[in-house]
Amino acid sequence: MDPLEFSRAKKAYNQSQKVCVLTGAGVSAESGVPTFRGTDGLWKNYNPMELATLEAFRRDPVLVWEWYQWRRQLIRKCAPNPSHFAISQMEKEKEHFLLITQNVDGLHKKAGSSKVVEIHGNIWEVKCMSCGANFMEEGDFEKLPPECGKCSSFLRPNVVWFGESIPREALETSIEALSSCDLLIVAGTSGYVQPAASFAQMAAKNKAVVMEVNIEKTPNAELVDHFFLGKSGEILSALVSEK
Ligand code: BV8
Ligand code: ZN
Repeated sequence: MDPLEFSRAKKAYNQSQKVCVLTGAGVSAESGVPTFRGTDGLWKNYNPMELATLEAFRRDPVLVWEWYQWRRQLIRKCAPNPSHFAISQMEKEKEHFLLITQNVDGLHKKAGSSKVVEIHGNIWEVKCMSCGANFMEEGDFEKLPPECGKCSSFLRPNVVWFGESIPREALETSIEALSSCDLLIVAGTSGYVQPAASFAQMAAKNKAVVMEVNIEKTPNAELVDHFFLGKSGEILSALVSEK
């Protein structure tokens, strides 16, 4: 990491009053959670359009639930990593702060983040396909698909599938923060999935400084002010540590 570039970014972070952070699967990679498009990517063995859609669930709820149950069992063994702790530290240091995460693994909250918008939902939450019942359930389901205790319809993971809209309040809160922050840090996202993929442009358009942390270049390369090639655990920790 170029020390001059880093000290400039460090200065920008220290001077920022309103910080917004956008994370993707890459910040959970160091916890052992497979990413979506990386070499060990989740999508490698499955086609997202096959499984992460309402149509797929309607067509084969058992198959979709087997995939989610497998992911829940895997993620349950994962602990937050330095990326998550550094971001929860930022929330403590900055009066105006919002974390927007595309991740559904719940690791940010486990690391102490509370000002979090989970724009793609949460894999530990389930909701009823009919009556709107919606609750956390961290254990395995005996029977797949699980049925609602109230009305016996199927329960589904409370995540946003492809073709489904981001919950209105989550989107509004995110857009409000992106239009008023003076610093956006984008970490661990390949920048393909909309609407999150347009968030960096939104912040840049509002004259925020945009920093990106990734182990590879992303489509945001042109518009970021600071790009750090490396692991988010190391880079985000360094950003919040030395004063
Ligand atoms: C919407 C929850 C309006 C589920 C996810 C055709 C039909 C229908 C829709 C569309 C269409 N064409 C386009 C769309 C829009 C679609 C979309 O964007 N499709 C893409 C694929 C082209 N978007 C939607 O449908 C969204 N809704 O637009 O509503 C609408 C409505 C109807 C019709 C049209 C539009 C909803 C999208 C939400 C999908 N749900 N997840 C689940 O998890 O099961 S998306 C899924 O991908 C995850 O949430 C994940 O977070 C997300 C994005 O991926 P990344 O987080 O970026 O992860 P990835 O693996 O890709 O990258 C990891 C990165 O980390 C890499 O860059 C890697 O280099 C880096 N990295 C790895 N290790 C490290 C690291 N970086 C730093 N340190 C490390 N150690
Ligand atoms: Zn129900």
